[in-house]
Amino acid sequence: AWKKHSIHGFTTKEQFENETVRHIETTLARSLFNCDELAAYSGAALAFRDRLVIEWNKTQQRQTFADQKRVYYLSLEFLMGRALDNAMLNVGLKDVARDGLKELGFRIEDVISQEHDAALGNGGLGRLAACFLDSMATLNYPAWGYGLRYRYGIFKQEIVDGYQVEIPDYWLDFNPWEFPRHDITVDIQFYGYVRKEINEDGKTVAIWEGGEIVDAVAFDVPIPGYGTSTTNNLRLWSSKASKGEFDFQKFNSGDYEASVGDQQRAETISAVLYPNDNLDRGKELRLKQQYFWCAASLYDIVRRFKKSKKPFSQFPEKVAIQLNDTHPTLAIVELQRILVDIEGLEWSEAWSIVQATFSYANHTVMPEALEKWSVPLMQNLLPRHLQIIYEVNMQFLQYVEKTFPKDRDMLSRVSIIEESNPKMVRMAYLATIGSHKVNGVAELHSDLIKTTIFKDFVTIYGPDKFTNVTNGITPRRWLHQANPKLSELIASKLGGYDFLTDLTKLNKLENFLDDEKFKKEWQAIKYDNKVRLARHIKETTGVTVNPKALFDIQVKRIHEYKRQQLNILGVIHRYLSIKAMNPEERKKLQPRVSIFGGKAAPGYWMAKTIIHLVCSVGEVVNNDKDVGDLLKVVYVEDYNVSKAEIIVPASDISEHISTAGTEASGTSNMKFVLNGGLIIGTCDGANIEITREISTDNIFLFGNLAEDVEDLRHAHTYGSFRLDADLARVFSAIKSNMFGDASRFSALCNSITDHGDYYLVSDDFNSYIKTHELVDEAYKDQTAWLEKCITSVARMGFFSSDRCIQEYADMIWNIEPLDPESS
Ligand code: 26Q
Repeated sequence: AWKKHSIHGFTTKEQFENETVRHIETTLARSLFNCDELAAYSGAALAFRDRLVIEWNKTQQRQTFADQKRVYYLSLEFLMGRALDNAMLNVGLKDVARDGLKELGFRIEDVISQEHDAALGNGGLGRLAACFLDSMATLNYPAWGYGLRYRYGIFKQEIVDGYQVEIPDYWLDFNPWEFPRHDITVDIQFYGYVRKEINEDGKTVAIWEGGEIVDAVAFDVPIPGYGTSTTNNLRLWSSKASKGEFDFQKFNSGDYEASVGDQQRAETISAVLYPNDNLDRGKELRLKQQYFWCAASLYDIVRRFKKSKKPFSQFPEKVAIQLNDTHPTLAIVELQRILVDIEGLEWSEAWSIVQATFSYANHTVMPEALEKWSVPLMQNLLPRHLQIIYEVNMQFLQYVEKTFPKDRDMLSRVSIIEESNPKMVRMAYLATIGSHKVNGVAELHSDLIKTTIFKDFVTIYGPDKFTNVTNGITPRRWLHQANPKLSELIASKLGGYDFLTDLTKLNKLENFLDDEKFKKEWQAIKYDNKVRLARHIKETTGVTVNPKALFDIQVKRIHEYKRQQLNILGVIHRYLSIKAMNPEERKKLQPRVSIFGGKAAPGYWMAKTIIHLVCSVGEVVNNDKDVGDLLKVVYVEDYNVSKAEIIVPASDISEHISTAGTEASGTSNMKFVLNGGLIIGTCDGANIEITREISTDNIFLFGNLAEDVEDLRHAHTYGSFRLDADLARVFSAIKSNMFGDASRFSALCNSITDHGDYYLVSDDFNSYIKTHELVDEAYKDQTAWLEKCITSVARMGFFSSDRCIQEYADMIWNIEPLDPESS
């Protein structure tokens, strides 16, 4: 009887219009007479949402019946960006929607841009999680994401008088893409104490009692695959005061204010995303967030497994859990607690299950980003978990001592507990010990972690536990959605859009390098994309930039290791050179626009100083009549996913210039090359593999190598530090107040001249400047430049996140896809 009620999604323009109008009039209770773009967005989003929900339900049902292994991707960040455009493209109905909206009196671009970005992440790590969700759904893997439903995502950045100002990002006003599941609520315990008890079998069991309870409420977000009906689930947890705690205890005893206070304290847990990127700050609330989300997710995963009535020994055959960095490491401890304390398994059996279930991806080698939690903090918040960590550590150290009796320092080096004051729990070690595989995110990075932070662990476990999976990006969002014209041109040459699901097919583009019409069209698309960005820059900064100039772009989180300071110091050098030239010399110059964008962590003063220097230089350069179009410097505010979709397709050259050995992978480098831009970069992260794929002829590499960094730093400290001569001139200019009061920049200058130049700005300066001269030279030959761009795009197939997910699935998770057509 249920069959005849089954619902089908729209497929025609008329049906789409009907559905959109119906939602505007009924769901939103708005009249069509005052239907603005926001209402049109809302109606269209709800119409598409209906389509997704139908496939989503079917997918979940299919996955339950199939009873295959599933993967759960635990990440504190999912930097999703906008959903409507993506949904339209993935279900293949964007053209239908465009025509329908046009008939209703709207331009599809204006409607799409009404949507607020879902910005539940800081940068690379969060965006990687979003690309992975897209690929897992597209490849039909039974996969769930688990995260936190922050009320405030990453802050909105405004630039006011050349300084960053942070505005809270309240994004949940109207979010049609989430479904509250109030029936799926998990009690999460904090604080309290542990009591030992002898049970009926005479076994000692630990009982965690007291403390407080906070509720975790599930909110589900559908994740459609491209060109498949598979629609996976992203489950985000929101915190709420527990009924038992809030409603009865204090409220009934008449203490209304205190009960509301408790309520707010509970809701604080999921209130805000920590805005640090690659920096660990040991705040208790952050640890609370981590445990809250891990415990809710684990409860959910175990409950789903238990429905199958299988013994726990089969848990790793049905469940793979991927840890996105160490942020979810407590999930390891929580599963051990569930298995031993609640399900009554023997310690060692439980631990084998845990290790077989988890895998951990590392995203950094930098010491300041490695997570550590103080033992007293953990003792107070999670007393039972600390006991389990100590037990895991003791057994591990006993094994190490037995196996390597000669290396007496090894025990203190590899101990999960750092013997400092206060003692600290080293999360990366715990994650490594509790997982069966550990991976880095690019080849150089995976090699580096094996010789640095995990050196001893390679000795202990052997090299096979450590592996590499080079990052990737989804070509659906980062080519098809961000650059529809280029995608269309490529499809016209390759005979369809198959390259979007098999990116290696792009290599056929090399057959068209002599096709003049094709090359002209390619160039015209790049120009149009630059015009679009120029318009955005004009509207948001007031600066007029010439789209015929070379667009030189660096957009990413602001961090000293990413070296935006190198870039802006190089720009000053260029400015000084222009000023020193006569009009004849200036005529020969290649006009440039230097474009910066990215957020600084609110407490990171050096990063904020870098932003201020960029803005101050822009103020002077952009208003200097001697310079005109030869150089413009702009700061694009509030860089995020949807801004990236405008910025990335418009670049001629982009900068990926981290100190060698510091950027684990980088993923925007891949986005820029895939969109027909060249890159200038150091031998770091995925730049190295990009070079291998596209060949050294098509990339501008410069700077010292990772293997030399240590010696150079040593020389800075113990030898004599020599400041590069050009860089010295740049500092003199700054000190002359050329860009305003120089004292505002002294910390930045001094970090290089007086404090050891940790990021090797001076060591790499000359080679950086010289390489930019090569860029100018190369850009003069537009034909050769264009061919480099096309050749590079043709060779980018490797960097699809589909390839990357395939590697995780085969080598780490051991899972199979579930074809939606087969059942
Ligand atoms: C940790 C503890 C407390 C508060 C915050 C944090 C925290 C938050 C975010 C630590 C690190 C991050 C983010 C790291 C990140 O984005 N790493 C990037 O990951 C990308 C995907 O693998 C790589 O491409 C980049 O190279 C890497 O920097």
